[in-house]
Amino acid sequence: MENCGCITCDAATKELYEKAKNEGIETVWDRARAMQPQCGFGEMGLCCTNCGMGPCRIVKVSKDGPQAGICGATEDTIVARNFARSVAAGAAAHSDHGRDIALALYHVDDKARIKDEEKLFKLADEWGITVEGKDTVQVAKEVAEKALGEFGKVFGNLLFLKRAPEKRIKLWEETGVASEAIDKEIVRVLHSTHMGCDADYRNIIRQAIRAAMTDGWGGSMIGTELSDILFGTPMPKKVEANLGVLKKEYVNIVVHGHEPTLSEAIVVAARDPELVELAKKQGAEGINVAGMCCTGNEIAMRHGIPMAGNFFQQELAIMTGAVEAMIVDVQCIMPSLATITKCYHTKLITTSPKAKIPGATHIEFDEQKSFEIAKRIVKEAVMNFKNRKGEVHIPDEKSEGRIGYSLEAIIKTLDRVTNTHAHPSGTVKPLVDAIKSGVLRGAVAIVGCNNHKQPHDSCHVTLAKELLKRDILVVTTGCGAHACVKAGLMSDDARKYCGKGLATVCELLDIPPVLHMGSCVDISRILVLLSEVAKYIGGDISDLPVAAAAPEWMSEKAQAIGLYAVASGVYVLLGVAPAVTGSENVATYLTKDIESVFGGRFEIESDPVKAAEKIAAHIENKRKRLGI
Ligand code: NFS
Ligand code: SF4
Repeated sequence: MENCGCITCDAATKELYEKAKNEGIETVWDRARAMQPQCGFGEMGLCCTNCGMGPCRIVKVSKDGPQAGICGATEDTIVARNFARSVAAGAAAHSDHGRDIALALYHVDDKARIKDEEKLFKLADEWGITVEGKDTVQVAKEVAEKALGEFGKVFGNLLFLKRAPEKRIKLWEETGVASEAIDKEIVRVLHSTHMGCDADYRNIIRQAIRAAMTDGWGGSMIGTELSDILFGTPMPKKVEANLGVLKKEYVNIVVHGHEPTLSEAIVVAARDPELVELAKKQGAEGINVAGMCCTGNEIAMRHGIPMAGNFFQQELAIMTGAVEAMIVDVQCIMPSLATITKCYHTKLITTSPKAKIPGATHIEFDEQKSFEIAKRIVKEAVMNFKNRKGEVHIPDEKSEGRIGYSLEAIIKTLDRVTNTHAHPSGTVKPLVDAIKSGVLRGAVAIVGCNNHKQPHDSCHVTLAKELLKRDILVVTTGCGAHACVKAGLMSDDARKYCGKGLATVCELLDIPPVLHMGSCVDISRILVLLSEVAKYIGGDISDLPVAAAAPEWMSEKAQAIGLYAVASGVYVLLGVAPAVTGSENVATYLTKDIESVFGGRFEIESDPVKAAEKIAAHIENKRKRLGI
């Protein structure tokens, strides 16, 4: 891809970035520029601060500098340890999110608060919880307790590992990566990477995989399943996306962060007639809630709440001058928001004891008093309407798309064609048939964040378009999903980017060519989908003509996701190299040798056009091996 030097391919982002420049307000791009050149030791993973004798660094450019840490740790050990710790932090973030959802389910005392009873009973059945003679609230409590047990149980493996195909489960057992309790695996990474513990890079990576697995097949899956039970399983719906969803005449509330417990409560509170009336009394026409980052995905998928933007747009939303409150909980919240809100009337409201920001107003969220607290927060926003300073500048830019493709929604969609062909419904058969016949060449998950090392959104969008034209279906989550919906790739019109085969499939099933499957914890939905397809063909996930890509990733969570995907048998393309290049052994292991163990591997490619070529080649290769 020609790099035009633009910071973004998104018009609304460009417009507000210019505004920031004119007003002298510093954004993520300015700080990234000021950071250049970034530290080479850090970039390659060669800096160790794991003990008080350090920091130590390995000098690669000349043999004159240190070739081992003060304790003697080699570049392989240092790089692997740093990588493992990042993965563990990512898995911790996703899993702790899952734990909070489980706790929320545990405290439910009213059946009306359970939005997907069917899913609750299905999960109870899967986990061997007897339901006879018990009411829904009791079953919910027992399911939640079982889920909470996954974090600290003394014996046994993760329950959700059983969802994988037989061959995969066996492989995990044989290779020593069938994870046990979530907290235990994460603690083990911290322990084994402590000074003077594990020095064998392969063994360090093996433990990192065990921790990563507790994310995708543990905490994230618990987060997704239990969120669906509590708040409803997403079904297809229309949504508007980009900063143009903010409304000048309304009280604008942007919910940003990750856990749907908070955002769901805000959505309900913002509809409270008393508060709407109060907003009108302040001169507004009403209350407009919009979502940012993954919390944006969660409430868009379930309620059609407009999606304000992704990770690199959080600062810009405030610069519209139209946001009365930005309400945040945990993860991916730039501390810079507190500085920027000082220049506008926007209130930054933190709600989690795990994430306070100096300069923000802290109103602690408590799941048991959720509505009461949400009302208080919304009221703060409403009363702030009259404090708007200067001109409001909302970009016109917004697009429309269809989102909400949970696994259940996908199966339901597929049933449309199975029923007409007298096939059994409720299976992935039509998808497998389309892939087998070659109408669809395969499927790719485009996931992850924004990163200044890549032009904003541009890599997500270019990669998606390149895949669509090759008849490869795209599913997406997280900030990649925001990028795709903003670029119009979730509209029917996007069929124009598709090859003939994919366009026909989209028309037949009445779906957009890029399917929004949720937030980053919802990548667990993709794992279950892959497992179902693999089971259907009687094979393993690593047999399938599929891949994953995180072209603009930045978060430790993304590293955990990448590693559990690889360990699940998936080819994972990263647009930004992780900090492992300082050790040839570690880098080669992760990008080559690991494939012979797990059937998946990492690939590093920053150019989205070349990335699409590599992914397509991988897919064709898998097809050949399947004999299709
Ligand atoms: Ni995922 Fe979501 Fe976005 Fe990246 Fe952050 S919001 S959990 S980590 S930046 S995709
Ligand atoms: Fe240096 Fe070893 Fe301590 Fe790391 S653990 S800081 S390499 S002495």
